[in-house]
Amino acid sequence: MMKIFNNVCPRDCYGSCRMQISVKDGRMVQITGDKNDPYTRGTLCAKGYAYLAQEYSAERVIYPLKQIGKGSGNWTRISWEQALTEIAQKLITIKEEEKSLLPVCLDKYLGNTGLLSRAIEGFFRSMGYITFMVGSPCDSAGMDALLLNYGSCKKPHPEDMAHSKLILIWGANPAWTAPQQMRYVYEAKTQGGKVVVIDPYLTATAARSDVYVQIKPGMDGFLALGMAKVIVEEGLVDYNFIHNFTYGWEQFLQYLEKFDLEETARRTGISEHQIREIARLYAKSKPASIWLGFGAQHNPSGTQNYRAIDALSALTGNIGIPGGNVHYTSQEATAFTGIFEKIPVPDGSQGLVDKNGLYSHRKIGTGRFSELQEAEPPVRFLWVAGRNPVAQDPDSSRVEEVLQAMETVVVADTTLTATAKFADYFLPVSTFFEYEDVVISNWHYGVAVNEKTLEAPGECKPDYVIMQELAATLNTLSPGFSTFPSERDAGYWLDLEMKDLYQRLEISHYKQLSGRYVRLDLPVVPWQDRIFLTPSGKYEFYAEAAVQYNLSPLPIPALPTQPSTSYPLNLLSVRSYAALNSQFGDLLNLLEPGGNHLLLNPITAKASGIEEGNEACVYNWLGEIRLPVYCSVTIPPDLAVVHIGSYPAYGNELNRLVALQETDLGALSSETNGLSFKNCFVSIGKVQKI
Ligand SMILES: Nc1nc2c(c(=O)[nH]1)N[C@H]1C(S)=C(S)[C@@H](COP(=O)(O)OP(=O)(O)OC[C@H]3O[C@@H](n4cnc5c(=O)[nH]c(N)nc54)[C@H](O)[C@@H]3O)O[C@H]1N2
Ligand SMILES: Nc1nc2c(c(=O)[nH]1)N[C@H]1C(S)=C(S)[C@@H](COP(=O)(O)OP(=O)(O)OC[C@H]3O[C@@H](n4cnc5c(=O)[nH]c(N)nc54)[C@H](O)[C@@H]3O)O[C@H]1N2
Ligand SMILES: [Mo]
Repeated sequence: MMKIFNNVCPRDCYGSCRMQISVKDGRMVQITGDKNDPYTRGTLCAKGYAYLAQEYSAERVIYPLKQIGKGSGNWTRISWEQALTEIAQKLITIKEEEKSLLPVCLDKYLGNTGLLSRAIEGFFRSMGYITFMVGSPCDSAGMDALLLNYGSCKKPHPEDMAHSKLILIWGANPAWTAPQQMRYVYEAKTQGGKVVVIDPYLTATAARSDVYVQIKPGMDGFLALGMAKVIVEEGLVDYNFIHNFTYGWEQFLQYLEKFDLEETARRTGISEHQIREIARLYAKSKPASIWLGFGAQHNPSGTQNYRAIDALSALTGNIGIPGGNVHYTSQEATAFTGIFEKIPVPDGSQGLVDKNGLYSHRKIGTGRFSELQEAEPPVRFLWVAGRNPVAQDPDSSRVEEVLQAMETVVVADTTLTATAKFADYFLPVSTFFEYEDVVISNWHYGVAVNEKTLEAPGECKPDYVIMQELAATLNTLSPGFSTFPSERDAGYWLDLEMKDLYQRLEISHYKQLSGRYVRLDLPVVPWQDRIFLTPSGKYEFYAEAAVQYNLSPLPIPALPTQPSTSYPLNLLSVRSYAALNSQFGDLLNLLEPGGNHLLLNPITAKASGIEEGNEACVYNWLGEIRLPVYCSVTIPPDLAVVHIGSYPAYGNELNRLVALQETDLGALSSETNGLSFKNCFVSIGKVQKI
């Protein structure tokens, strides 16, 4: 008999798409989008449908494994009891030897955005003060721009984009990364709205736009300031908004007066004529919205660039009105009770001594792997969950070196990822189809129950169960080692985690969300009262708070790194429609046979003597990778574009070429600055066949 279950995709993505899964004889046989979901309206992306293949993929590891010799591939199947006992003994030994657990570190991110994933952090707090890798590899530079300008990361509901007369898509490629949102972009177009895309190469979204603006990477702040100057010169400023609701206008104006448009045209690669044209289009098409992607903030001046872009919304009074505003990510949707955050450390725990003489956890910025070794005491034990740092963090080779030298590395995942190759223990986790959870979208605020749909294969367990069982093992071997409760079920945790939200969601138990669409009651249009959460209470063109981070209070970007004669090409890593970061490798290989490509302008390929279809060696001072070349005139000659994804050939990680370089800010929202993945320069050469 066929049974239908309701699931929700928990990937770190825009849609948090609801799915309906047909199950026959305990096996998933079909996936469809949920037509009752008012945001996605039943559409899924290619990856959503690919879960069917992924769930039953031969790559999936379903038993705990131990590797003798990291990176050796010498894996043996072991029992859960052996895995958890050996891991527990390591933790107990570290505490005995070092009198604290600071040498124990957790590297976790949003591999699974479901609420129960937070049990992992909860468990690590339950043992005492440890080291956490903190911050975001994703969105923090852009968030801090919003914090400085508006005082909070608020955004409109994405459906509001349909009301815009102009949508400026700035460094985002939703046709691939947020396909469901394209419906709202097209709705705006049907009502006469225009779409402008600003991107260094002609993306699938740019191909569907009315105006495409080809910008040199990292020059976005300069373009925005150039547009601001035109808006002022041509009398298109909303002075009512400026005088009533902004702070620092005079200083900003003075800066713009000196700002040189000719130089801006040279820097950005966009003619003065086109800068004027898009400035006019934006300022005259009220309401106009700006969609800030993540692409342009992975850049050394990411925060200042985004502050300059935000300033356009204030200049034209496009704030607090339907169809206007800036769409970025929201901090509001993560307003949870955070029960896992309240798990106490055991009495008598020692840790880092903070400025008040109290013990605390130690924090190391995400991606800063060398610091795990350099810290005092150094990290000896690393647990990686919901992350694939060898593939996704800067300087993959350095990440591998640190993992190789680490005393104990545990990776909890579904397959042997690039990171798992450097683990001592691999723990097989259940996929989201295999246990109940709740997922909240921080894009459209939907709150959805993910039903348990399948039995886990082999011995896979959800992360929260692994943490509970590890807590129990620890407490058997060393009573009182962990305060984490064991033997609770998903329902217990979800009820506790959701309790404070019930009233807001008008439910009395999370199970009532099943099969229903409920969303957080956040306003569709933010800032309608125009009371900003900045120190001045106004939109701040001039943010004094920036000074303590060595930034100009005005949104003045620094010039980005320029290509050199040794490394003349800027390597832009962008997202593929067929992958989610390093995940869905099978799909990528199916849809793009031969794996990933290096996209080059035909002129660039020819100059290096590389023919289309042949492999190129892509290298810089950090390392080299090899990729088949695909030529397209949509790529400018000084750019190389590569899709982020899993690389079939071992060692061919794209981030081997990406240096660890911080963004100008990120620490305001995320405890540490962001990462400049897009600021990457390489050279290419022909692969000689011997
Ligand atoms: N299919 C798919 N969807 C995804 C993901 C995925 O891996 N695959 N990942 C999810 C995650 S984690 C994220 S963060 C989002 C990312 O979503 P997006 O921000 O839409 O994706 P990116 O490809 O990182 O970058 C978007 C665009 O920025 C451009 N760009 C790069 N540098 C610059 C610059 O200096 N200036 C300008 N103007 N543009 C620039 C790139 O060329 C690219 O086209 O997508 C989410 N959705
Ligand atoms: N060059 C370059 N690098 C980048 C970027 C870029 O633009 N260019 N973008 C950056 C961005 S925006 C982001 S968000 C990061 C993403 O970096 P990561 O979050 O490290 O990337 P993912 O590949 O999504 O890895 C998530 C891992 O979690 C696993 N996972 C899934 N579900 C579960 C679960 O329930 N439990 C456990 N334990 N594991 C699970 C997946 O199998 C996968 O291996 O990458 C960054 N890296
Ligand atoms: Mo991301």
